[in-house]
Amino acid sequence: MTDLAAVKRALTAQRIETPSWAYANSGTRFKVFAQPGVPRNPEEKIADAAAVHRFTGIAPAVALHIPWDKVDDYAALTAYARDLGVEIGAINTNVFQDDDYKLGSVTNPDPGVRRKATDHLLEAIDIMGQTGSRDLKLWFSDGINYPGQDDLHDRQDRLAAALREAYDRLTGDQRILLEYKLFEPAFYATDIPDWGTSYAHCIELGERATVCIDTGHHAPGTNIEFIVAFLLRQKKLGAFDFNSRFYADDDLMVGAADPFQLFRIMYEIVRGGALDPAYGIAFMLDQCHNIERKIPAIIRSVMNVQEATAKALLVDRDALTRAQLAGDVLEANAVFMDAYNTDVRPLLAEVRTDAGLDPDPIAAYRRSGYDEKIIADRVGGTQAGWGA
Ligand code: RM4
Ligand code: MN
Repeated sequence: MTDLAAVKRALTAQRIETPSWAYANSGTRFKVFAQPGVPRNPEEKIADAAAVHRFTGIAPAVALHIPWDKVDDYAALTAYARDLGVEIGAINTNVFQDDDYKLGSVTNPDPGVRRKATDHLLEAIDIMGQTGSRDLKLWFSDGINYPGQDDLHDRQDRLAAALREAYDRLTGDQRILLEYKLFEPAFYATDIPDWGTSYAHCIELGERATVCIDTGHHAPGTNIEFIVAFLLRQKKLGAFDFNSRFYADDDLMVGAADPFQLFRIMYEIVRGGALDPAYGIAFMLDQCHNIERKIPAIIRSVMNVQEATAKALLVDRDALTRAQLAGDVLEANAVFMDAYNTDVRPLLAEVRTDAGLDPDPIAAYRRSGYDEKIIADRVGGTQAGWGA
């Protein structure tokens, strides 16, 4: 039997970090559809993240992307966030939007470009010192388009050297979260294409380096929950970038394309005892809301993760283990599916009411007038977004 009070406690303690860039304008390579009321600066992105936290109660941190969120005074930005009830979360680097990085950043054949990219990583670590962030999240677009274009082996050496330099700069509880992605923008060979490559570099670096799984960064059909289970066993899972995908790196709302996959992932997290924030996994969103209103989409995404988590917590683990050990294939699968098929919305409404929140965060957001207010207030200035 599942202990419902324990399930509620776990759900109340759950933490999800939202990305500053998801509040900004974004689009495909064909078109960015600008929306009214979109933030014009990091402060307004933080204000939107704080709104998401007010209605969900479980999103108290916002990740920044440098240089998109570059400011003169990070201590002031951190204080501003705290006043609104949120913390600055992971610092993300950007070594993919400069002309110099056409042939790569830290793996570029030109040592001058490698120096510039590595310096950016070090700059991000300095910023972490000022914002009190624990996590440096690294994603490299580095790779090549044509066979023979550059030396695959040398590029790994260059990557390792840059990572080492960044790693050696970490202090206190700071960590590196190393992301991977199968392809795009490089089409033939990406320098960190998969979890195995990220894992190997993390092992080489040491304890403070762990893998970040972006759920949209795999080949179709990849069993992501297997990767979760494997990395948990190795104590090398550091973070998630949640989003969902139908084809490639679609960056749609998490849980929209395949809620069952999200449930399977969250089951491995619960099974591994890794849901508790004290375990140290950063559960982040990494999404773009190109055609839908951004704040309610992010609230919906947080709720989708929460629903998958509630279902994962409801799996009758004793019954599952009994069926597994007895080799009862159908019963084991039935126990698993029973939890998945449970409507957890009433339970989550209760959890929210207990926490003093509205049981329906989206409806509460709509009633709050926040959307109308940002549309009225945020006129003039330049909207933040891709390339800004
Ligand atoms: C990349 C990757 C990174 C994110 C950028 C915006 O595809 O997922 O995590 O920072 O996009
Ligand atoms: Mn990502």
